[in-house]
Amino acid sequence: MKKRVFSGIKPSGNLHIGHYLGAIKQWVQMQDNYDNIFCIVDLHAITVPQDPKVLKAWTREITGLYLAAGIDPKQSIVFVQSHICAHAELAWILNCFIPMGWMQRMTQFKEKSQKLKEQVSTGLFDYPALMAADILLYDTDVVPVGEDQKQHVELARDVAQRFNSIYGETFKLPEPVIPKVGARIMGLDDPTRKMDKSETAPGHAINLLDPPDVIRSKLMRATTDSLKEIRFDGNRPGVYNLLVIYELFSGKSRQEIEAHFDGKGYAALKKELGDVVVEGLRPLQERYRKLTADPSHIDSILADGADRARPMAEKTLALVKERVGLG
Ligand code: ATP
Ligand code: LTN
Repeated sequence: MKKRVFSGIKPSGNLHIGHYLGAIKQWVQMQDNYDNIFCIVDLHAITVPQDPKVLKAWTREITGLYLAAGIDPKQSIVFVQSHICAHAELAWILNCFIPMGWMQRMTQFKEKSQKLKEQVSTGLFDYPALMAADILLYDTDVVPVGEDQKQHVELARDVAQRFNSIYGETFKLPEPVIPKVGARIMGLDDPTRKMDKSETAPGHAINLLDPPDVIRSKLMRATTDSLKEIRFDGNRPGVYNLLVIYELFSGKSRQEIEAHFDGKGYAALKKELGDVVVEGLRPLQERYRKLTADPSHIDSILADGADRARPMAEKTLALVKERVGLG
């Protein structure tokens, strides 16, 4: 029996290289050795305001990008969260077992609510309960995510443990899997902040579907520092971030990279980085164009994914309701 992987991304904006290096690349690498479920979490996307037409378009675009990056829909289940009612239903039940204090500790909520101020919805606060439901419905063993999601996966584990201790063994306890390098790709314009798809500044992120000239010009404008030496030094966040991106796209070791750039300047680093990123994304972009030429292809993959996931989710939900005494 293979272990189960579950992960997801919100259809709330352009996917960028942070999503690829922090999450999707791991999913693809793990795909053969696990039983996989990859979700497009549209119910999470509406925790902040969304335009209905755009939300639907993002949902399909992100599905296309999962597939173009190498997720095989025959091997892995790919589906949309709102297509399976059990997610919202289990989230409600789990809500009733999550102390307010646990939720109040969530750093993502603190950061996002500061930005949104009076527009903060109750859904945004409750976001981790829905994420716990996503994970726990499928007897998930591992959840490959970027660094920022570790706390949410830990909350899912804590609520599973709490529920099990009250009602007996019901949920498997999931573990987060965070990549050693690339778990937190930083913004090109501000390397002290995570590359973020809600950030709209034009030079902030390299999107997976950006054309080559856009990628190159965003990199040429990336913030560095006034020093010269090209070294992996965490205290120099701009250059460090560029070098990490280079490392992950080129597959070269840090030693090789430092030797290669010895005596060269930042302009050379940015130019060569442009080449490896453009070449690294080219196959993905080509596959994306082919896969999305017929929009009904994506829809049929999503319908098939929901049909395969639904019975698993309903089985867990039925057990939970039975344990709690509902129905
Ligand atoms: P938002 O739309 O609120 O900015 P987001 O882009 O962080 O959110 P998701 O789209 O749901 O959120 O993220 C999907 C996955 O990509 C998560 O596993 C997350 O940890 C990872 N991820 C997002 N940004 C980065 C980043 N800059 N570096 C590494 N991993 C990232
Ligand atoms: N909150 C996650 C997206 C997400 C997720 C999940 C990730 C929703 N449900 C279940 C892994 C497992 C984020 O990345 N922002």
